[in-house]
Amino acid sequence: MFRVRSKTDQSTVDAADLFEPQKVALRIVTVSIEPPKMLGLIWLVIMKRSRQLSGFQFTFIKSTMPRMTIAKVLFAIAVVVLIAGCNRDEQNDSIPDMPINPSPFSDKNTYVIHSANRYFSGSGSLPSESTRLQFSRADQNIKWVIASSEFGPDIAWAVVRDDGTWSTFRGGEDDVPKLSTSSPLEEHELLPVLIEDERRGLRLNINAVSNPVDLELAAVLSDVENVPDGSTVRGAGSILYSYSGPTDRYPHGALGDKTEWSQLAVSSEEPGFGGDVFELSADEVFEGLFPLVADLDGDGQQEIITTVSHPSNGARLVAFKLESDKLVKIAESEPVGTGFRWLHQIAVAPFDPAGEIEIAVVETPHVGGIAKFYKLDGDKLVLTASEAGGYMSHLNGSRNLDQAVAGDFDGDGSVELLVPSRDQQTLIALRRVEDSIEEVWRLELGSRLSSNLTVAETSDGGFVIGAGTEDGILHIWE
Ligand SMILES: [Ca+2]
Ligand SMILES: [Ca+2]
Repeated sequence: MFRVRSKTDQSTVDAADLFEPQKVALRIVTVSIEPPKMLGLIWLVIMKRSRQLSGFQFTFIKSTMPRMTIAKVLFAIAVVVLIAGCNRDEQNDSIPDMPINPSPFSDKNTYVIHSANRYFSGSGSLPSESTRLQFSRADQNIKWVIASSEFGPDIAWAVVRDDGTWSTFRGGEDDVPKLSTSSPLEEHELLPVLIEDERRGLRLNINAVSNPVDLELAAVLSDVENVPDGSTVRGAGSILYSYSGPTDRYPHGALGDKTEWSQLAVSSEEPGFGGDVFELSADEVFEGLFPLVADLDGDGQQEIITTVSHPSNGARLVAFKLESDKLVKIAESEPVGTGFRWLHQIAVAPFDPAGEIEIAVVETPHVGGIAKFYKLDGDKLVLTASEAGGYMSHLNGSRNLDQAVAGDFDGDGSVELLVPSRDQQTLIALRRVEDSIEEVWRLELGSRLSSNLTVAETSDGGFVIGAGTEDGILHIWE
């Protein structure tokens, strides 16, 4: 009846293949909206609603439609879905309605927090021994781990192995996880997203659009070009930020491919929000997979923290804020100083001993791994502390940007930055003291870290932290 086109590789697939999840790597499809194909779009939505497309998702990356047409199409979809829902209920009462999720991006990503600020505000009791669960053969890495407390009283877990197979479970009081393993996650190099389906089943998917309400979100994001691997993060309310404008003009290739970004885009489904795009100068790129949103100066308004790279000077931090819905550059740091040298922005938190807000980064994680802290001072992001190096928070060429997190993991009232050691066999807690940084404790992994670090805040104000290692073990610290 209609075909969908993959934005990633421009291939097209028959809609019928959508019933065969193994056949289609449908991370991103573009559905051109013309009257005949509009019928196809409606059909797709109906099938998704009737659960035959469970586990699938679709994203409008670049629509050829003007916004008013999108609104009309969404209205038409709403009407037809309503009609289809009635018909379907007559046919099969056993299929429950798909819950309408009031919040876009209720799903959980590897950066766990929707703002991509990897700072958790609870109070933990580390260091401690981890619970070790053997999740795959000893020669099989665990590639991604997600923990979430958003799907019920028990922590929801997802583990992706390096062959793309994945498991989900809920941590019960007896600590005996029920495992369910599903088919390989297509394009498992990309960040997986944990979602809960209408039967409370935990599923993994890629990228963010996963329910009918998100169609509106997809329309909002229709002008954002963030393929193949840019992710969208959420700021206050429903304001969404993403790198956009893919470009190969800075061929560093540190983050999975040589595509970086020429733009920072802001969008929102709030009425009257026009959206904005900040365009870098022609020799610079945003070097990352997503920006980080946090209140840098404590005034209650969020700033957007980005990493901008230049072929002569390498990477630097650049902060923006939103003024009358427009992106305005407010401050930047000194660059690394050498081209094709990256810095890894990790978290914004009250790291300073006096509780002032700082940005934690690991500079040149592939060659030196120097932990550095910056704070906003006028129109500058000023270095407040730095140390000798030895922390590998990112592997060169990996899309995994989530191997470091921040929080008061030991419950002493000050915030730690948890980063992997140079050999990635140890997690090291760093703390800001006066004008420097000290190591306060270590978690030995016994094998090399192979996944992101995931953190879920528990109902009693504590944490659960998870990490996968190359020997196939999922480590859980509570
Ligand atoms: Ca602010
Ligand atoms: Ca602490």
